[in-house]
Amino acid sequence: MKLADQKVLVVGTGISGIGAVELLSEMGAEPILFDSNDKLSETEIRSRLQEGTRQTPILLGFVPEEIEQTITMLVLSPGVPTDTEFVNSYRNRGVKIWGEIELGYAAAKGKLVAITGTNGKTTTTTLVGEIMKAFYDSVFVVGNIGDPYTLEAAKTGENSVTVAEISSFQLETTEFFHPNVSAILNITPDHLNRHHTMENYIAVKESITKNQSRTDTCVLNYENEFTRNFGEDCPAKVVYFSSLRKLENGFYLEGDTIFRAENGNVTPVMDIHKDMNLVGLCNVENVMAAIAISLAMQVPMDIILQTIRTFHAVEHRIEFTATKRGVDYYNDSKGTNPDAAIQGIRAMTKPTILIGGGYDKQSEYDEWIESFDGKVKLLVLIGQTKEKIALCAKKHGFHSIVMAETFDECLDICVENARPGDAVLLSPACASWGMFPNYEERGRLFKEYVRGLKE
Ligand code: UMA
Repeated sequence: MKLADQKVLVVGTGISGIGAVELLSEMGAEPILFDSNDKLSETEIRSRLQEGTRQTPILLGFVPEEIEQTITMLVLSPGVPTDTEFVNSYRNRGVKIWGEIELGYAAAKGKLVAITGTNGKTTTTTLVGEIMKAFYDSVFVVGNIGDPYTLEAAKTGENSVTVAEISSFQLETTEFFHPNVSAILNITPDHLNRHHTMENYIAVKESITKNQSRTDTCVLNYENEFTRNFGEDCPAKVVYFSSLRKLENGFYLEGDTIFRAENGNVTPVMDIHKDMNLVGLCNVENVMAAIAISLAMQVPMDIILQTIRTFHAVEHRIEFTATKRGVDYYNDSKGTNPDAAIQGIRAMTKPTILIGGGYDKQSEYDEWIESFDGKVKLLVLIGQTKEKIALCAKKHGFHSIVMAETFDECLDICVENARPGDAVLLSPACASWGMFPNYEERGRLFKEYVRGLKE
């Protein structure tokens, strides 16, 4: 499709919308930036556009009928649901609808690695990005990780490698998006308020492979029933990894060693204590996925291992913050769903005061509460979901719960109740929205507070 002739309504004025406007302008299209929130400041939005695009028309609240009729294409930001009346009114008129990721893909050159999964995406994407940078000269790390694809796509060349963290929101609006190497790290319930059913969520995650063929690779987790089963139907060549059992082919953990098996031929790859700095079984899985992806991208094993040895935890993901008065503080603000938060608890080795609660994504909290396993001594709850979580915890016989109105109050409660030898873990099992603009801000405030505590 020729983008140069399109009059494009870019929906959403967050970082993706801004990226889309910049790229569309560069491609000769005519973008109009729109946001359904009429409380936003046009001046603030304009200040985030580059000089050359600062005159882009901006619409807030609604799109006037006379403009609506001239729109030939919609580019949606990831946070915009695809089945609203607004989007459907354009769809019914036959207007082309792409997501910001598809637009980035249309302009990008070189090889593409795309990583999805409910949890582990950011760590794996960052690690793979580092490994690629150690071997290739031109590497871009983009997507859900926080740098829009559209802001980097035009800088890529035939020899570039782009590593993209891709969310289910972003996959909903892809068309030709075709990674050379893809990975689905795991699929557990999340974002069900957006995707409605687990079946839809699984299908959208699997669609990362929809344009792949046998000459491409897809890395899948053997220990997740959805990704394991998908291996049978996956159009790409599948490489599995497992943290629980030996595989005939793929990567697996046995004892403290990661092994590589090729048709039953087994070679040890690395020791999970001596050769990596990340904690928790989830990170062993992320490392195995990163090795499989990087080998599929023709990076030599010695370069892969060198990078893993020097790689440290990603910010906000079971990130050790400080020890204050004998208490270890961990920031796992990225634990935005129950499954991610379970990984956070599993990584703890001391009696733990846990901070939970936040925005309601209609998740179920039973498995998360069950994973406390005697380790959680106090649960401090905040946000919209606090009552729902408290009810669920009590149902499972867990009664050591305190409610807090504000984040500061919650942190004060943790400090008052923590004793030397304890851990305090921010791993809320919920998104931050409603109390914070994003999980990064929640994590930053946690770390700021902890670092301000007296020794
Ligand atoms: N908006 C509308 N109409 C709607 C809905 C939203 O106009 O119907 C507007 C909002 O008023 C707001 C704008 O859209 O002004 C926000 O767009 P956005 O939510 O897509 O935010 P961006 O700043 O563009 O950030 C997005 C991703 N956000 C979401 O998916 C919610 C970021 O992922 C991502 O880093 C960024 O693009 C770059 O690719 C964040 C996230 O929370 C980290 N992701 C979820 C997750 O990881 O669980 C999926």
